[in-house]
Amino acid sequence: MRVRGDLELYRRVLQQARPHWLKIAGIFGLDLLSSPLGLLTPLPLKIAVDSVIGAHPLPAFLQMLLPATVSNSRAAALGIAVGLLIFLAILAQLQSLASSLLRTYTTEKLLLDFRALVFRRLQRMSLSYHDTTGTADSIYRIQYDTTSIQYISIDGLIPFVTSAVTLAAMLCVTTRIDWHLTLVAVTISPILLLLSQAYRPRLRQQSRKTKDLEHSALAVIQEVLQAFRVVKAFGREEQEEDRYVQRSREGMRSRLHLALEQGRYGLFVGLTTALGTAAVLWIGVRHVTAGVLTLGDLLLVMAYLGQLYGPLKTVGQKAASLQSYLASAERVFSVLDRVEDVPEHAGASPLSRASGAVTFRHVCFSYEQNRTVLRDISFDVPAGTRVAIVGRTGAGKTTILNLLTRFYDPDSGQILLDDVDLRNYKLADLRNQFAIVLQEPVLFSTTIAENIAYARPNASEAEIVTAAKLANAHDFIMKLPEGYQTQVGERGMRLSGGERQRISLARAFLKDAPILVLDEPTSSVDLKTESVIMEAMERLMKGRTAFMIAHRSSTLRDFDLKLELEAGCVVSNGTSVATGQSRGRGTARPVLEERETGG
Ligand code: DGT
Ligand code: MG
Repeated sequence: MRVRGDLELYRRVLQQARPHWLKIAGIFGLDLLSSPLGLLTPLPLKIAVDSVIGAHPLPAFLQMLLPATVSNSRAAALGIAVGLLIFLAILAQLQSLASSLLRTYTTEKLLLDFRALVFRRLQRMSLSYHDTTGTADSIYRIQYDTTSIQYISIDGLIPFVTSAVTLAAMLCVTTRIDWHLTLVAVTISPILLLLSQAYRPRLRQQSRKTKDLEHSALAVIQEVLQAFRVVKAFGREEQEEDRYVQRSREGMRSRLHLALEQGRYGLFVGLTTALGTAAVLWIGVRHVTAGVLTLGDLLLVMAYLGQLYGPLKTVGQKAASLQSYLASAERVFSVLDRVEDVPEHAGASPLSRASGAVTFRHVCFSYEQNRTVLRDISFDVPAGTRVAIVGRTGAGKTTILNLLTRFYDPDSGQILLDDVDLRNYKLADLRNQFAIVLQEPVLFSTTIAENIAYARPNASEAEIVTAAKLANAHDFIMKLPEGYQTQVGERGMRLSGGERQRISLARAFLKDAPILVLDEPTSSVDLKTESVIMEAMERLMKGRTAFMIAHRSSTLRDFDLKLELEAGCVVSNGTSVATGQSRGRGTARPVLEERETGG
C-alpha cells in the first residue's frame, strides 16, 4: 500500500465531503458559538469574587448595559452573577443540542454516500482483484474503513479549527489581563507540536497493522460461514474457533499496543499542559500578592487556561486517533484509485444484440505471472454454432469461458464477437449477450420467481412461468406449497441441486441472450435429472451460439464443433467425436487458419 501524506489524505476526504459543505459549515458555526460562550462561563465567578465578596466594580461592559443603581448594589451584583450563570448554562445546552443533531445527520449522510461509492467501485473491480484481495478485506473496507470520513472531515477537523479560534480569543483576553501569564501559557504550544510530530508516524504504522489483523479475523468468520457444511461434516468447529480466536487475539494485542502508544502520547500531552498550568499559578499568585492582579482575574485566567488546554489536549489526543482514521482513509482511497484491469474504453460502442460469431486469435492468458493457463488459442465459431469444449480437468476450459465473457482480459491475442474485439464493446452491453449456466448454480435468498427474474427484473409473471416451463422447472415449482413464491434460502440451499440447476436454466431462457455459456451444467445431477435438463438445454440452444463444457459423452451428441483442450492448448478442433489425438504438452497449434488477417 502506498503511504500518502497527511495533507493529500485530508484534501481527498474534504473533496469527498464537499457536497455537504453547507451542513458542515453549520456545524462549524454552532461549534464556534461555544467559544464566546466559553469565554463568558467563568464570568459569574469573577463577579461573585470581585464585586460581591470583594469591593471591585462590575466589569465595564456590564456597567454600560445596566443602570447605575443596579450596578452599584452588591445584592444586584449577586443576582446578576446567578442569573448570568443560569442563562449561560441554558444557552450552552441549546447550542450543544443543535450541534449534535446536525452533526449526527451530516456524518451519517456523509458515511452513506462514501460507502455507496466504495461499494459501487468494488463491484466494478474485476474478478482477479477479488480473487487476490479476498472478500473479508472488501467488507472491512466498506463497513469499517469508510467511517474514517466522519472523523476526519467533522470530528477531527472542526475541533481543530474551533480550538484554534478559541485559542486566539483567549490569548487576546488574557493578554489584556496579564501578558506575563499569556506568555507562560503559550510557551507550551511548540512542545505539544513537537510531541505530535514525533508520535504521528508510529501511531499510523500501528493503526495500519491493527486493521490488517482485524480483517484477517473477519476472513475466518466468512470462510467458515460460507463452508459451514464442510466444517460441520469434518467436525472442525473447535479448530475453526481456535483459528478465529488466535487471529482476533493478535488483533487485540495490536489494539492494546496502539492504545498504549496513544496513552503514552496523551500522558506527555497532559504533563506538558500541567506544567504550563503550574507555572501560571505560580506567577499569578505572586502577581495577586503584589497587587498587580485581582484574585478574580487570576481565577478567570486559570479558568481560561483550563479551557485552553482542554482543546489542546483533545486536539493532541484526536491527533492520535486521527492517525488511525487516516490509515483507514488510505485503504479506502487505494480501492478508489485502483486502475480497473478490465476497463471500458472511452469510445466503446454499444451492442444491442450480437449475431453470435466468436473468434479467438492467438489468445494467451495466465491468472498469475509465470503460470500460463492458455497458450496461443485460436478457433473460429460461426453464429448459431454449438461448441462442445472437452478436456481434462485443469486444461483451461472454464478459463476460455471466463475470457469470452470478459471476466478477465487475455494477456495477448484477441477475442472477437461479430468481428469486433470484445474490448471495444460497452461492458454492460457485452455481458448482456451471454446467458450463463454454471456447474454450481448460484441462487439468492429470495423467492423462486425473483431468482428467475434475476436475468430481467422487469419480466412479467407470465414470462417467468413460460421460462420455467421451458426449463422443465414449472412442474416441481408448482408442487411446492408456495409455488413461485417459495423462499429458496441462503444460496438456494432449500432446493436440491437439480432443482437449482433448472431454475438457473429458466433464468437463461428468460434472458434470451444470443450466446449461451454452459459450464458442466449437469455434472452434479443424476442421469434422469440430466436427461430432463438436457432436454430443456436442447430447446435453449436452438438458434443461439452455445458453448458447453461437458465430461460425459452422453451430453455431447449433436454438437457442431468440438474443441479439445490439453494443458491450455487446442489439440483438436473439428466436427467429429473425440479423436483424442493429443499432442505433447505445450505444443500450440492454431487449428483453423484465420480467413482474414489483421483487424
Ligand atoms: P475443470 O473445471 O476441473 O474441468 O477444469 P478447467 O478445464 O475448467 O480448468 P480451469 O480453466 O478452471 O483452470 C485452468 C488452470 O487455471 C488450472 O491450473 C487452475 C488455474 N485457475 C483457474 N481459476 C483460477 C483462478 O481464479 N486463479 C488462479 N490463480 N488460477 C486459476
Ligand atoms: Mg471448469
